[in-house]
Amino acid sequence: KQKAFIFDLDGVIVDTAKYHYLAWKKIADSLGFEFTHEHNELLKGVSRVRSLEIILGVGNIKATQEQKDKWLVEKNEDYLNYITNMEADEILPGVEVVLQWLKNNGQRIALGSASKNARPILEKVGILHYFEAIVDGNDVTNAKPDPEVFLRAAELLGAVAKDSIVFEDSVAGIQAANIANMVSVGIGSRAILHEAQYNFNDFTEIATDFLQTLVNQQ
Ligand code: G16
Ligand code: MG
Repeated sequence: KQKAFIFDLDGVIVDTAKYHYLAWKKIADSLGFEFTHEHNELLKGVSRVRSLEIILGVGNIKATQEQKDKWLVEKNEDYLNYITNMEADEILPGVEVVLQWLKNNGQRIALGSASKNARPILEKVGILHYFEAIVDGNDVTNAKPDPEVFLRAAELLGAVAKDSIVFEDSVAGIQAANIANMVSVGIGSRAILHEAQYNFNDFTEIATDFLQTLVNQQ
């Protein structure tokens, strides 16, 4: 049976969270408050604009829209500098084995990400060719946990929700998949992603038996 396999990007395919963190931290530093790795957890799967709001909340900073727009541009320029040299060795462990198995077994693959920089990242690390559809931060109006991004991806692959499987590392993303009535697979800590239907620490834990089970599921 042909299913739709939808992958989140950051935290699932590549670990770009560290670059987002460095770029946001620079802004926090310039404003004179601490932005920790714990704070950074709050930004997972969250849009750029919403991320800035959260950060300004952490620093208890009020600003005009004009100033906010400047920081958004600054942050993204900094982030683009970090990702410009990304290569295949930054693909998270086990990801390519899974993508290749799905391709070899006639399954359809899409990206469902909040990032507006998704496409160049897939290109840089050399796995763009696996994806038949890309839905990212440029295409959707409602952020996760709204299911829009995954519903669009499934639609582009010609699959109904119950034949769609979502791999996600964020709570909001798992919720979005569940709301869409898709199969949700959490990548990361079970303690955090307990709403996921299935959970693995990373893709090296995902055996082809499990993928075959997903494919066979009614
Ligand atoms: C990613 C990250 C978020 C980031 C968002 C927007 O989402 O998890 O931390 O804020 O993209 O990224 P950009 O500033 O590049 O548009 P995802 O859905 O791929 O995990
Ligand atoms: Mg993510």
